Amino acid sequence: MGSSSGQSSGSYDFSFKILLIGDSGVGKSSLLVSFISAAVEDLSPTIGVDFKIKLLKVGGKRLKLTIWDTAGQERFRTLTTSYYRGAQGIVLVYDVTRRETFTNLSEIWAKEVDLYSTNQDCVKMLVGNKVDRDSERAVSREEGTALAKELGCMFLECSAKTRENVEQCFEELALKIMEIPSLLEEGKRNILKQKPEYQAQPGGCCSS
Ligand SMILES: Nc1nc2c(ncn2[C@@H]2O[C@H](COP(=O)(O)OP(=O)(O)O)[C@@H](O)[C@H]2O)c(=O)[nH]1
Ligand SMILES: [Mg+2]
Repeated sequence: MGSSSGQSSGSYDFSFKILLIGDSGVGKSSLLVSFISAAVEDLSPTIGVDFKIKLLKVGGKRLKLTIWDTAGQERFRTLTTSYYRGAQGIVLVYDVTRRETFTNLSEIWAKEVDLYSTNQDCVKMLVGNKVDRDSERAVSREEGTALAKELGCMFLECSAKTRENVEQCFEELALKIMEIPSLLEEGKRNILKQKPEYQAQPGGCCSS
């Protein structure tokens, strides 16, 4: 049992798995840290990957987002199928100051996603990170918009450093996921799957 931080695991409506994908150094881990900030419940890292949990309220629903980050193995392009399995949302990140991270998204990462993601309805968000370094920009916003359209993704530019658009990224993704019935169903099922481990007390009041 993890230490409880006052938020009982039964206190949310849907539970979604979100992935961060993209080249090494684009800021995936920074985005995650930036988003999680104070309210974080750390879980022990699994082999090769690390994930964090964020509880938040979006569109009147209480959500548990399990956000998976790579542990650097993207450098060797060896993300495993289990990393992709069961994801409802995928954040594809590039660095607006490094053009090759943008081209690698369309040439490598988007193809991997198509190959390995188990749910074809999975919602994707293209994110151009590091917009705080605007003078070094190597990919225009228009190019980002065009690629997003081509890949069928939502699109945002953000900065993990200034936190510009960081919350919007995950919230808009969650909102979109909730518009898709099959994903919503999975989000509900994820909770049922998680329940027995944590909620053993039948009928009783469990907190305090
Ligand atoms: N200026 C700036 N630097 C960033 C931003 N996000 C990440 N970085 C830096 O980019 C480097 C790589 O970030 P990291 O999160 O480790 O990338 P990852 O390999 O994709 O997980 C680190 O030195 C970060 O401090 C950002 O939005 N703006
Ligand atoms: Mg990282």
